Amino acid sequence: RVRAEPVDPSLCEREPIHIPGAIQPHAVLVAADLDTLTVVACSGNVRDALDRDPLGLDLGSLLGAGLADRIRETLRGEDVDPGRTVRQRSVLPAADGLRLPAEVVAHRNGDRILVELELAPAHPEDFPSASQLDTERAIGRLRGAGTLEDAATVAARETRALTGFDCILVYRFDPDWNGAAIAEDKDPTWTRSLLGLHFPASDIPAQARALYTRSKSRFVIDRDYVPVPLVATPETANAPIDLTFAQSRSLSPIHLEYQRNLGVNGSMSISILVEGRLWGLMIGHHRRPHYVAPETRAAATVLADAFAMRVYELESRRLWQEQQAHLALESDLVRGLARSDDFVSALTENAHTLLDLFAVGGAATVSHDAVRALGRTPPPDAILAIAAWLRATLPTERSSYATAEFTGAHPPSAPYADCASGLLAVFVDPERRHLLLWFRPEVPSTVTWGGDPRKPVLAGSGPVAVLPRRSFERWVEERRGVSEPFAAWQVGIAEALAQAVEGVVLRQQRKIAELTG
Ligand code: BLA
Repeated sequence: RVRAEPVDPSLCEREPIHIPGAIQPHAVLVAADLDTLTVVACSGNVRDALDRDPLGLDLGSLLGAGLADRIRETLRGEDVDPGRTVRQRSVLPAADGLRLPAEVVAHRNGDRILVELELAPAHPEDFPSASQLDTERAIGRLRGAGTLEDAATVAARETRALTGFDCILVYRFDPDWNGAAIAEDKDPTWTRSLLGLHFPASDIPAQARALYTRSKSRFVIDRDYVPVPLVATPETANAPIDLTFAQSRSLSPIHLEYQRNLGVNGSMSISILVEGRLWGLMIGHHRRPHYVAPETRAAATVLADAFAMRVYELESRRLWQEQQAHLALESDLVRGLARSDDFVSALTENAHTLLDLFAVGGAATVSHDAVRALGRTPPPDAILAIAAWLRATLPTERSSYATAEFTGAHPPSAPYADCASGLLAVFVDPERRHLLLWFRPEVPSTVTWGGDPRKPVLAGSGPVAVLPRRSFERWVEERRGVSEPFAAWQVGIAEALAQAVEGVVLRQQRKIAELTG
């Protein structure tokens, strides 16, 4: 039934996951007009749960006037953030004169109010709720983590302790939206491990990442659930209900198939947002269905937020320290230049040299036809060829060039990929006679993917046109000719250093030339 050839992964991005027209069956949903509070759409299971057809009714008659008013007052203002929720434990009148304890969560989306009712499980005592103390303790441990790796490990362990999933993964996106499982905490009886594996961007397509940036968490109790379709009044039938912020939104069937292939039943993902950008996900996996109580879900979301803040602190601290160290080195080099009339020896023979900057493997200067190299670099004639190529190709208004894949851009340098996959180069003078270069080696030479990243999707036949890959067998890619990228601030420091060379040394040289010439 499955054709083996891969299909275009961009197909995945076209699934409108915010309007699936269905929810998961553990909840019921009603959507009401913001102004009139008249119910305009509901999930097909409302009648069974509440013994009434809510379409056209007033929200107050379903929830009680007090709660309905509170919801409207909180959500009606002009400046209400999308996704802002009102939450209340309530007891609702139901079929056969029963009264149902339920968690009521309401939010606004445009001119609609969406109310989700989640009936309490039959035996709530089986599902312990996270206490505030548990959450505070977990956050305290995160605060004590001194590196990103520690913080991720602590976050995985503490999130698993709170939520009871068989496995929690901290998943981090790279700049191209591929990702890797950077921490894992799991039940020891589950021998599968995803730690350290990389996954292609198409596993979490663009529209899903956009939705996860707005709406912070998803929980699936039972992967094999039967989605409950939404029904609408004739007037609203043509305007689909946007479930972006609905906790009970039915997930993409393609993704549920993916979970099946991974051996996962109950699951969650919580967004890790750092400075508004989706940095990663806290992913929960369970081999069987898994219910997580509302308080615990809230606690897990708070913990993910605390982790995000710790990531921000640790990354900005590391970056700051790195930049401070570089600024100190740079001014040291500039002081050396000021005392010298030979910039090459000032940058290559003092206590600090070009090689101390930017965590490189090699560095070099080119001055006219003379090359001075430090560390691991291509041989001098190859460096001269690189300088000639840069003179010819770099637009005149630009003095610097940086790449992590130099040998791809300049094939004659291919033999030097081991030392020169990364290149940062900056011309000193407008005439381009003098050049500073830094070289980075090829790393990492292998990436272990969770499945073949070139075949993320298979063509399906029948109702589902696209299927996720079925194999998560480790697939090792030999990555050649790629270095760690140079950061923009590093290029900035290189440019500043080149300007200092120009300012201090070349001016001296010109002066000497004038005096002697
Ligand atoms: C969503 N894909 C997701 C989600 C995860 C992953 C975590 C979030 C949904 C959730 O909360 O469970 C992927 N899960 C992973 C990865 C790991 C993991 C990488 O455990 C590794 C540790 N997915 C595909 C292909 C398509 C696809 C080929 O692999 C499309 C054809 C689609 N994935 C897809 C879609 C969603 C998704 C559409 C959104 C699901 C939704 O929120 O409705």
